[in-house]
Amino acid sequence: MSGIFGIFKFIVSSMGVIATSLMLSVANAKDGTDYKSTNYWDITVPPEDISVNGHLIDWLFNYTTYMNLFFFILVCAGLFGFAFIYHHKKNKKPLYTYGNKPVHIWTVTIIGVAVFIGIDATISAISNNDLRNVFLNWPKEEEKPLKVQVMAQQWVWKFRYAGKDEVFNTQDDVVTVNDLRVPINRKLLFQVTSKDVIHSFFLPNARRKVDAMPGRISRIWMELNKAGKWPIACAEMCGTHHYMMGAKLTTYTPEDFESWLGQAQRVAMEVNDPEDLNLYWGWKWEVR
Ligand SMILES: [Cu+2]
Repeated sequence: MSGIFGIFKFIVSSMGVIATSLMLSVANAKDGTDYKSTNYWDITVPPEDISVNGHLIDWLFNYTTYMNLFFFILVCAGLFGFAFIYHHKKNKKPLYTYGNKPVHIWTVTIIGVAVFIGIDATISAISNNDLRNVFLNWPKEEEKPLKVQVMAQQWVWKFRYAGKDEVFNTQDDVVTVNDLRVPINRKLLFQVTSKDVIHSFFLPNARRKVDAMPGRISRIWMELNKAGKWPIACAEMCGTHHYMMGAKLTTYTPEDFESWLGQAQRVAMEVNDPEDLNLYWGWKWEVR
């Protein structure tokens, strides 16, 4: 019974791994458009990690996968191994056992506790630590994180930077569509919401995602460390064109970012029409 359960557990978890790998490998195409190079083997390779803390997620992912694989092989070896060793042609006289001898009970207890400590407890303890010490350790004001507001809607991503006055939802804000530009080596703080249905703001190369929900502001922070162009995807089934709800992420060196932002701010001052109410979809930035 435990063998069957093990196989079932493995199949279910493998489907998750394969689905995620497929999703990640599609996201592997750097500018989000070149899918041609994706072949069968590429799906086993996660996208390049360009973040400071992405390795923590990778560790968890790999540990879970390898542990599943190890115990799947162990269960299979037991199942088929014992079936072979005790085949009725080799063992004419059957042996009946009820598994209630102390040695049986101890063996099962020790294996059970070892699996619980080695897998469940380890994963819980380490991921809980990472969550508390890293992912929920929000950047402080003194660290001058870059703040960006993200609005998801069927089927585009809109990004808002505060502009020169450093106040959100004002005339001088820089707004981009499907085009997020951020500096490396500086903490990034996003506030995310949605105009219509639930979406999920997903940066595969940073191993991070957060739900974008109408009527609610969720937040996420990260720090990236490699300049380049990367894809952004929606990771929540949000309607007909969910699959093409992608945006481009450009990571700059801090100097390049400042020069881009300066230019974008100048353009925004000239182009933004203060009378246009559609301009003000942002919100007041509150530290949560
Ligand atoms: Cu979406």
